[in-house]
Amino acid sequence: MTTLFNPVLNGFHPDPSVVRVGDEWFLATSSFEYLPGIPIHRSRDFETWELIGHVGALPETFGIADVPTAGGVWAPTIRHHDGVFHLVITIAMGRGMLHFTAADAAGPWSDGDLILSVDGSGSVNGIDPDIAWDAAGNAYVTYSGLILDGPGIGTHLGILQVKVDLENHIALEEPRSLWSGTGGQFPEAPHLYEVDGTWYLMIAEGGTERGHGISIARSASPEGPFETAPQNPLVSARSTIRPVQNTGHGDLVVGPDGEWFCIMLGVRPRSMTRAFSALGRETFVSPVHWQADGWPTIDPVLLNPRPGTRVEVDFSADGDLDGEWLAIRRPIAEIADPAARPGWLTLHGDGSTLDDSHPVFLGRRQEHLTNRVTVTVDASAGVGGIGVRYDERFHVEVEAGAGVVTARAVLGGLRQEWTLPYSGDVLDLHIDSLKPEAGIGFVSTSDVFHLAATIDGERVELGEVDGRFLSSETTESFTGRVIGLYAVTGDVSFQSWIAEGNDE
Ligand code: 6LW
Repeated sequence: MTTLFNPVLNGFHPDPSVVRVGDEWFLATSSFEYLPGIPIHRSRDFETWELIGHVGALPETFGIADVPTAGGVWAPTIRHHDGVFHLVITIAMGRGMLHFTAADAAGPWSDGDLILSVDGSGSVNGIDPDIAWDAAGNAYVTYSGLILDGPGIGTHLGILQVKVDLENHIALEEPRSLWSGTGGQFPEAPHLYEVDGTWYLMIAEGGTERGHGISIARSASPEGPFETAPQNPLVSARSTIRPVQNTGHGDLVVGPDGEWFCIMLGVRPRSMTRAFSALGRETFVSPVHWQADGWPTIDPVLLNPRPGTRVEVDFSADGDLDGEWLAIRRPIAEIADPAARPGWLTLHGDGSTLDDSHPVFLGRRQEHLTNRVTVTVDASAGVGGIGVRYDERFHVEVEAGAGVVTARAVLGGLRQEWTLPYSGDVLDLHIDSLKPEAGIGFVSTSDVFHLAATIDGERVELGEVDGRFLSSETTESFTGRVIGLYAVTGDVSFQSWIAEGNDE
């Protein structure tokens, strides 16, 4: 019996898509402005998942070198057909709707081909593309008709579909409209499945926030007409007290023992009204049951966190950086310099800060609701430190350099700093995300940031910041918290990184 840990993937891993190949499962998730982009996880038991690679590491692969925040690498679909992995995706405000292929899901992946509209004038215009083939080998791209550029920008044309010539990457017809749900806003994340001769079209509707849900319809043909299921939505946390909210954007797959599962996104909000999701949208799973009437049901997502983790990185070791490190709109190779100072990882400041779109920043997803991160840093030749980032407008950090340690909160237009003079070169910087002390009456929040430094062996608390301001709701963000090293000016060298957390 498979143990279903939930989250399946901790930390911001939104818009999951899954495919089974033999006795292996492959999961792809969205990555927005971060690089490397589109992480691919593999499991051989549907319980433990390993990051095996990314679809692309360079901004030009996706066209995100200057992508606006919230744009970038949106929802993928990963499939396997005729011995080849296929991944289709829209890069919002980037290259457009792309088709990637690979012999091995770990890579290398192709550079991505634009899927042209039938008149060849440009990308098929929409998001969340799915790819499916019928027995005759016709390739169907079914997608959400949210218009992202051109005269109709912002309008939503519902669920659309085109047959595509995948050799020449061009649609073979004008888009056809398909069933678009039960009336919820933003019908999106369509996936087509042929099950025992019947075609099922599963979508998300209601928006990726608290109204999110998954609905399904079926037809004898992949082109429809589709009949809506009587019991839609199949799954939604809307108006419930469930600890996992926003459940939606799902993909169906057969598990190890032949049972079906739905992989989907969700959030784990905290506070008295469960208002603030610090980590953003994570990947979850729930069992699917096929009923005698030929319709599936999906169980509500049951929270079942994995044990806590401790990540220790000793930059003095010769090992390469693992695949969990992320940079922003820039390749990691431009940010991290392991050669400048043997035994340390050096970041070279270029005057940019976390307020900027291209900071010198190297981060990792925050994966636990209670989390402590400590870095050992030498800022004697520059200014830099450790920061928790949602985006350019929302971040908190602890910074050292020029004889001062500064804790800083940048929350929308508000800035707060706490400073402390220090002498010496090497010190520890800390950002702890801890549960709030007992609230004032019912007032509570997601967590509290404790910003501190250890100087000459003594830990000094510099400041505290309410964690609600770095949640996906408050920032209106599609991503999640990323905690990382950064440099503003000069050379900032890091010796170690220790992050430990749990979900109690
Ligand atoms: C994704 C779409 C969505 O493509 O947001 O709100 C986009 N739903 O399904 C980015 O996550």
